[in-house]
Amino acid sequence: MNHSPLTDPRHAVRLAISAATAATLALGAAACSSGANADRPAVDTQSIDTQSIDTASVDAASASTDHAHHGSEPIAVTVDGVDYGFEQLPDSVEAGTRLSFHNTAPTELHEMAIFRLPDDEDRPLDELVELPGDELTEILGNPATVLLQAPGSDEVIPAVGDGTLAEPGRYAVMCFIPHGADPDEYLRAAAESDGGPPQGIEGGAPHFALGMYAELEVTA
Ligand SMILES: [Cu+2]
Repeated sequence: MNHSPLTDPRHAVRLAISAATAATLALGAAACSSGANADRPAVDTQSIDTQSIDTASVDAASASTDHAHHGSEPIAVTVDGVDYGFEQLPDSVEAGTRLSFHNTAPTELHEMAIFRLPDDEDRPLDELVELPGDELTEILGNPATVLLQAPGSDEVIPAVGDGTLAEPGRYAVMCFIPHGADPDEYLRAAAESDGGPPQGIEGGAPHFALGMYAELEVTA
């Protein structure tokens, strides 16, 4: 057997998600500024340093999924990830609904990262995804839940939460994986980056910049 550092996928992705979210939000900022800035390095380290993913809460959320069989909602809706969007995603679900995620794409790693938007935020997600990365990061805050699935895998990786959306409100459903990134390389690099962004990963714009985002209403 050839054991890699990713023998425990939860451990790997627990690290991956904070790194992935940081890096791809920064990449998003770069992706949004087109043309003239194309020669700039894609990753803006300052916005990574100041972005707000709380690794402690990610750890706690991840740990809680070890006991996901006890007390969590049954899966009510499975959302498909495609190149590049979400399918089978309802417009609205009731609070307490648990979503699952199925990556149907042939080669791309996809994730379903879901953020509750602030109550005083009225702009449509179409507008928010065009904002500079640090502004978008601040609006999104920490994700309510993040599920990933590698292409061709049967295993859903619960990086944050278990897919349950407990609180009513307006949510953003997004994927931050860089276009064309190698799934194994990406997850491995993220696991080794100790909470920072994965280094040396080839890839383009985050998938949300290619249209992989959607709004979801969670009703009381
Ligand atoms: Cu994706």
